[in-house]
Amino acid sequence: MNIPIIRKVLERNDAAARENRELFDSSGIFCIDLLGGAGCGKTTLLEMLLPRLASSMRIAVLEGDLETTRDAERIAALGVPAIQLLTEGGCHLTATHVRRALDQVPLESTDLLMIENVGNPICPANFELGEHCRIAVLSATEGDDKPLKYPLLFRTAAAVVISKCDLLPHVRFDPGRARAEINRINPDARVFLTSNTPNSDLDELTHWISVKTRQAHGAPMLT
Ligand SMILES: Nc1nc2c(ncn2[C@@H]2O[C@H](COP(=O)(O)OP(=O)(O)OP(=O)(O)O)[C@@H](O)[C@H]2O)c(=O)[nH]1
Ligand SMILES: [Mg+2]
Repeated sequence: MNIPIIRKVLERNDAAARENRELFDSSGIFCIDLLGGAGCGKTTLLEMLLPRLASSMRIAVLEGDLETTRDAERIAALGVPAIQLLTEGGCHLTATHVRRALDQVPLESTDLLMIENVGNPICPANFELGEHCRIAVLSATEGDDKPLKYPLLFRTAAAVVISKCDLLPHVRFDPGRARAEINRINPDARVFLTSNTPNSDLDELTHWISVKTRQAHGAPMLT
């Protein structure tokens, strides 16, 4: 009984996502949707990555949350334009949320648009936003069994970040098992291990995002 309604909601969202994608493409914007469970380290990852990426490209961030502007404030503190989207209880962003926020994004002077989705490993994966690719975040504290339990999140991600790896000595999390499970459902997914410690090596992930963004532009961006 409910299935036709759900299908209609998804079809409407897909149509809006296609419009967003057209707008991104015509504006020369590469868009990444960052997804993962509540508190898995999405904003922390952005705080670490954005300063590294900002020297070679112009970035804007959309922050999805149920309530508060806390995450957008953290990103704005880096000097990166950040717009907070509030779902007011909704457990995921929709393409329409993104479309409304795009009015506030300087489209002509943005190379990379990062969207941090609502912290939730389930619903956001069902809703395309018009993004060119997804990065899923799985923290070491969530357990290495999660890829097969939440397969859509990991199947649709071009890259998976295993975050909080500084805590590996203290939690039961085998990065090899997590990587194997991710690649069992998504053989092409790139897997990166990160932590918020000063010695964390983010070079590979930074390079991966830079290359993807540059490829989408087909030309160098900031020199
Ligand atoms: N030990 C450790 N803690 C981390 C790491 N990354 C994030 N955290 C902590 O995890 C908590 C949540 O981090 P956030 O970056 O806010 O997580 P989030 O995924 O953006 O959270 P939501 O937006 O609320 O879903 C904070 O207390 C961070 O300091 C890490 O690499 N290692
Ligand atoms: Mg966050």
